[in-house]
Amino acid sequence: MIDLRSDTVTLPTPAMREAMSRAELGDDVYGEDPTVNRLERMAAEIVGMEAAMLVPTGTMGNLAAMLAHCQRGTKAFLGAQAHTYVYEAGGAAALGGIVMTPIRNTDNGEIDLDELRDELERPPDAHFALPALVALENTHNLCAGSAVELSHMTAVAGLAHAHHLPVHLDGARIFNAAIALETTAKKIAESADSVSFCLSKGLACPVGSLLCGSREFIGRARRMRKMLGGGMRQAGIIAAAGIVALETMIDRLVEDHLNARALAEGLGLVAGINVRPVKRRTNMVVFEVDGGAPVATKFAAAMKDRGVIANARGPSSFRAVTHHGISRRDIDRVVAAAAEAAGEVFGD
Ligand code: TLP
Repeated sequence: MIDLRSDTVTLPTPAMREAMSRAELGDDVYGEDPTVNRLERMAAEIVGMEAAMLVPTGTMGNLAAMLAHCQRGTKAFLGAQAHTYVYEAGGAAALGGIVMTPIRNTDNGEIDLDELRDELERPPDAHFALPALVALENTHNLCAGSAVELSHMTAVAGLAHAHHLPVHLDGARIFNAAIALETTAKKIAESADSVSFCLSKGLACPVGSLLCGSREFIGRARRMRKMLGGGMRQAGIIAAAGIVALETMIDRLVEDHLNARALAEGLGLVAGINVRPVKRRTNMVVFEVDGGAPVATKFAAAMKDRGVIANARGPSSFRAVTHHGISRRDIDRVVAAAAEAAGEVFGD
């Protein structure tokens, strides 16, 4: 099966398994796991922040950040298509009493600055929850994996900071963003007061994300992680794979981007398939199949018969994600399968 559902399906590399089996361990709730401590120092350094904290998932990283930034009953502004708003089971609202306030996202993952400005410039009034946070996402998953321009991030941060609000960045795929923007993770994180990034996506680790910020912020976030049940003990087993990932798996993401571009170009030539254009493509391709939901269902089945799976994005759209387990030859097979599948379903 060529599995394009997500880069989360990646498996740990032999070097990761080796490092995991040899990892020096301790109890991380006591701060005594040397491998976790090393990974956290590396993570902080890579995004240019003072401190970092290992969490099991990106969802917990974002939630711990929201809880550490926002009091109950305060407002967090985030994109209407943000993963935290759409895909994290409403955790910040359910568990943190945070009023998540969506701001319109543009197709390339930016948030509408005028809408944000209008929200921030509302005169103080007892009717409204107090603003506490602005959140961004880069790369932007629901906006077809688009990398968000640094100039936009700076503009959002300028607005937020002018209103004394911190900025959290969901940088689950920050290294993909850095490659697409031809910059560094550090430069991207400059606009943010906290950033989370994932080891378990394109970097191919089995588990783990890092939340990074100031020493004081990470201190507060550690209490939130404990509250959420994320205080892990000999977590160096996980961290060992993370160290290998940060040392060896970042540069190869370029390959995933080239494969995604080839896939977008190949699918774009198939009649009946419309590829969503992306200004700064990373490792995702979103495409629509003509003819609505019934045709899309048949198309997905025809692809599966040919050994290709992708995730549905909407009733007639799909997301295909390239990753460590996908080669250039696989892309050629996917395009050939799509041409055949389209011939089959549109020929009906
Ligand atoms: N995204 C997953 C699914 O949840 C959709 C995927 O397959 O892409 N932020 C962003 C931008 C993400 O894309 C994800 C996962 C997360 C946070 C959450 O990370 P995990 O799955 O580790 O909780």
